Amino acid sequence: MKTFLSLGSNLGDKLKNLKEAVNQISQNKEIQVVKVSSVYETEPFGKKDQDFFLNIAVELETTLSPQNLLKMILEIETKLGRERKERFGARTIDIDILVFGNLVVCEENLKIPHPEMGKRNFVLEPLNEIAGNYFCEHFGMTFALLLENCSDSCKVIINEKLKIN
Ligand code: PH2
Ligand code: MG
Ligand code: MG
Repeated sequence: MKTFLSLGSNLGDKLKNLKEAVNQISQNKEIQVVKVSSVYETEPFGKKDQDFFLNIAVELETTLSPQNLLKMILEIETKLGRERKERFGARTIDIDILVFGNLVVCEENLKIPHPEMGKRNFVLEPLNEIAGNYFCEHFGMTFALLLENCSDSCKVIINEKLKIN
């Protein structure tokens, strides 16, 4: 299934955290990493008094179920030192499933598509870079148009010097 993830870090060595997360994801035999976006420096969304984030988007092809993908993600987050303290707070790594093919998941621990994705520049800018033309059934539009329609004013700046691979 074609799947899109959003990754973010604003604690410790941010670039290293993102690299390590992508590396760990790619180790899974049931996952193929198809595309990784550029690295974006992004203003904190929600809770302002914290360091800026680095964000990327990743496209995968996977045979895992959404719940098993989530399980792997939570293991990677734990391995990379994620501590869950407060909503929107600082984190070494956050990996969110945005879209999983045309599947809708509405479970206690997992909502797909990600309920907030259409409201966040830090998600949509990198996503637009790797898959702007992808027509998303959930929203009835491409990711490019979703970004155009997004009214978030948080700054998102591409940093060409920071590279994942
Ligand atoms: N993640 C959040 C809250 N705010 N802001 C930016 N810029 N980037 C993020 O990844 C982010 C955030 C909650 O997951
Ligand atoms: Mg998140
Ligand atoms: Mg998360």
